[in-house]
Amino acid sequence: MKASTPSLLAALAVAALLAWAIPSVSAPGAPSPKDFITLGKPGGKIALGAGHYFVYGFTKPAKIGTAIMKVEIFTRDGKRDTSFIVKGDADMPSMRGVHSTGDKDFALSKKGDYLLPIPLVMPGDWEVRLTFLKEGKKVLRGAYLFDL
Ligand SMILES: [Cu+2]
Repeated sequence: MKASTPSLLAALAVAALLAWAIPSVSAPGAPSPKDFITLGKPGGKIALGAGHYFVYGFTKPAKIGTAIMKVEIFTRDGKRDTSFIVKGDADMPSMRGVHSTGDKDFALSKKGDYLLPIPLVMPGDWEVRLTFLKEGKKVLRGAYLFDL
C-alpha cells in the first residue's frame, strides 16, 4: 500500500534517532546535573576560574532548527583567550536523552569565538551544559536552561 510508505519511513527515522540518542544517557562517568552550576543570563560576564570570564549566547534568537551557540573567553583584563577547550551538551530536561547531542567540542573561529551548532528540534524546555577545560583540567561546568 503506497499510502503507508511515508509513515513507515518516518517511524524508521524516529527509531534511528532514538537508537542514536539513547546510548549517551547511560554513558559511564557522565556528569550528573548537580555538577553544573546554573549559568547567569546570556550576554553577561561570568567568572571562569580565578583569572578569566566568559560571555555566551546564541548568535540569533533561538528558534526551531539549528542554533549556533557562541562562547567568548577573556582574561580578567579583557584580552581574548583561546587556550581553553569548551564542550557543549544539549538536551531537553523533561524528556532527557531523547534529543541529547552528547558532549561536543566547540570549534574555534579565526576571530577566536568558540562556536557550536545545536539542533533545537522541538519547542519546550531546553538545557545546554557547558564544560570548560584548561590544560586538561575542568575549570567550570555550567548549565543554561531556557524555553523554546
Ligand atoms: Cu523533546
